[in-house]
Amino acid sequence: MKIGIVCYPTFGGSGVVATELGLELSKRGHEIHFITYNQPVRLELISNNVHYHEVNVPEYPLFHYQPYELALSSKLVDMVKLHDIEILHVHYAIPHAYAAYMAKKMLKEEGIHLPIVTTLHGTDITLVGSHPFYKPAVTFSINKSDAVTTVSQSLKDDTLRLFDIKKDINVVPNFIDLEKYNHGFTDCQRGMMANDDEKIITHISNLRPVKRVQDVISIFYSIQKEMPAKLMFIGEGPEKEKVELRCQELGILDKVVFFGRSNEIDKILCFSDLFLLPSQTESFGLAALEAMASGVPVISTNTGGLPEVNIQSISGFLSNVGNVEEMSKNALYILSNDERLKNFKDNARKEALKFDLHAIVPKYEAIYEDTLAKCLVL
Ligand code: GMT
Repeated sequence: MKIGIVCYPTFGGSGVVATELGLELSKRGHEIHFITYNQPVRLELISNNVHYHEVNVPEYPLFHYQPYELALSSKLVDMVKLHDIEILHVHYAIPHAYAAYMAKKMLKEEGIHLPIVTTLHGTDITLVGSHPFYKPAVTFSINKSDAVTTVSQSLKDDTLRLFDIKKDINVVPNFIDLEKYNHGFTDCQRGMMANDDEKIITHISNLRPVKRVQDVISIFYSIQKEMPAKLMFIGEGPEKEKVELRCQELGILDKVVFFGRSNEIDKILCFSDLFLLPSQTESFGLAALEAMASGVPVISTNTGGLPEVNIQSISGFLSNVGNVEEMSKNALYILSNDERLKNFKDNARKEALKFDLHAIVPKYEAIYEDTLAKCLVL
């Protein structure tokens, strides 16, 4: 198949999933066309069946806001015609599903039929999409998609609760390339980051308020009072400065390593003992899955799709949003006994196997085939 993929090219989970999906589909013989405003961060390899087409939005002084969706839909029309793209998979409803629908309508005028698959990732539904400013357009573009998927059952339930949806929704969870995380703890350069007696705690996110990064600091503060520990803090975002200040106030700055954005998540997770994800909301929690695939147990909240990924008392523990006391207690419980920690690590890796990309990517292929077949009948 010739498949167009529209996504955000940044470090966010939706862009990562879209990029990894495109790369795997290309290995399975499909021709993939990424169409977005920058080369996706995880798109390191351009091969003969992976293409990247940049959307440019020229600045024009009359426009207070530059019309990205207009430029995107025009680019989609051009690329579909130039490369005979058969199906378009858009990741994140705003504004991708809307721009895709406009492209579809323009192409129809020329007798070209373009089926659209929309994957909802989370904040496009739970935070931004349900805002009255966007809700009518988001509802419309979901209903006009030929197929709709969500990354968890919880996000499907939220979508049906928050919007008037007339389409069937398929749940296709986030997935992981287990090979990439299969380091077996032999070659992790742990000694570079901490002493042998120190436990390594890790947090990775885009440091937005929804990630509750102050809770990460509170939990780590409790841990390091009881045992030698270091915190690996990975990501950039609006909360970073506040976090640095708080670490300074608490006198733990020397125990926290700030990495900024990193493309070496697997290497950092390789030497981690525990992962913290105390989010306000999380449709799936790809970061938690990446940790588990590395054999790192997870202390998370029980919000959204997290209970579908992190299994209570097996791969880690889940608590109510904001219950840092319980999260700290559970973290110490896992870390304070080496044999227990090893069991949690083994179980985390086992649970991650359920989300092997070889099992999940064919679900998308089946959706494309089914959608194309249905559209041919129409
Ligand atoms: O929250 C993020 O880190 C970014 C966000 C995005 O849209 O890029 O992630 C969402 O999509 C990921 C991939 O499907 C999910 O694993 C994340 O849980 C989800 N984030 C939220 O729901 C807050």
